Amino acid sequence: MSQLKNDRYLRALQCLPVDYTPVWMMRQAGRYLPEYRQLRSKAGDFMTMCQTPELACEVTLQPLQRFELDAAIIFSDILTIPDAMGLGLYFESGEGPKFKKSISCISDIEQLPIPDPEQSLKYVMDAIRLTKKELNGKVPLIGFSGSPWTLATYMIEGGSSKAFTKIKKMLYSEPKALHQLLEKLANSIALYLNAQIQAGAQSIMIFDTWGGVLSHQSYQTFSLDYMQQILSQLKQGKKSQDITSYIPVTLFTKGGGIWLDRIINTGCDAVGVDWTVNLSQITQKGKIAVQGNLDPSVLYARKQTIESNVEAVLNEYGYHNGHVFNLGHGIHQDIPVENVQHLIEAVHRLSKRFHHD
Ligand code: 1CP
Repeated sequence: MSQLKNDRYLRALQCLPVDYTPVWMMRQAGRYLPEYRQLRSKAGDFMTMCQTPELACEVTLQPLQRFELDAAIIFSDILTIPDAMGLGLYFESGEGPKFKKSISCISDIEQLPIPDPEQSLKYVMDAIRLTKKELNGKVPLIGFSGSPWTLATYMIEGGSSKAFTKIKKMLYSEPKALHQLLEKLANSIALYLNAQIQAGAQSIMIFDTWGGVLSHQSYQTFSLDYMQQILSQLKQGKKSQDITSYIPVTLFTKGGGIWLDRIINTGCDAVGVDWTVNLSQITQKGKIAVQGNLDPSVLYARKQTIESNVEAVLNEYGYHNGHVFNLGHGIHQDIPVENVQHLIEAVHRLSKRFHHD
């Protein structure tokens, strides 16, 4: 028997029956929560929060104290790997992530180390170990990483970007160099995610936030193939009576709705989809799990509108197993907390009729 008190999320990821649709939110621990802002100002900066296991644990648990969420996601960031590779991650207030060093040529790439997750990223593993203990089986804990392509965008652009001109220039003029970087990142990510599994992560999510800016050919060779390579290296365990003996993997490419069939073919357990996808058009429902896909801006609306949009997503998914309710992307920082309460409550209440457990 599994020691989990709430295993809906893991059951849905294995397309098993549940009593209602499990729900969690991307960026559920974050600035829309007053207790997060308070802890963040006490800690001084974001990286201190990530690198102090007690703080990372506390922040991970904050949304679970308020809402009946069906999963926790470890508080960290996708940019921990480039930081551990020596690029020097920092955050300028209001400006998002930046790197002291960026990558511009093959010799920069050759010099990058593959981080040992129990050395330079030990703080993430310690945060997972501590959080797992504190959760005490309340809900499953999700571990995560960025995709190689998405991490490469930050490393080459030197921070956030809108047009991705530097990395696209490298893609078309120095494709071999870019492949070398992506290969190194894929190997680093596989080690990192296996270490997270070893430390106690019960499900894995790969965020390919910027895969959707690629052409359809480039998406395959510069993003999806590397995610598939990671998948093939992950120690997922085996499915058994004990739901926790298997570690499901979710691939989320923002803007990747047009490539869903290809994503599903990688052998992942679940696809994350943004709000541009009509869930009723996904043909493999019940065979592969689907995570999504409420437009996060719906949470600005009044209670009734939130409810009708939740209902629409549930209806589109229909009576199949394998739905994990989520937003189509991260929650915005100025969303009223009570609207999140409405959302979670509405998903649980309205989804019951789609399940007969
Ligand atoms: O307090 C602050 O000012 C920092 C804001 C913040 C937060 C709350 C950042 C900086 N990262 C995080 C946490 C975070 N990031 C989590 C925590 C777990 C959760 O509750 O979900 C996760 C899963 C991430 C992942 C992440 N970081 C992604 C992928 C998911 C996504 O939203 O697309 C990306 C692209 C990042 C980079 C990043 N880190 C932080 C910011 C503001 C950004 C985005 C910058 C950009 O738009 O390019």
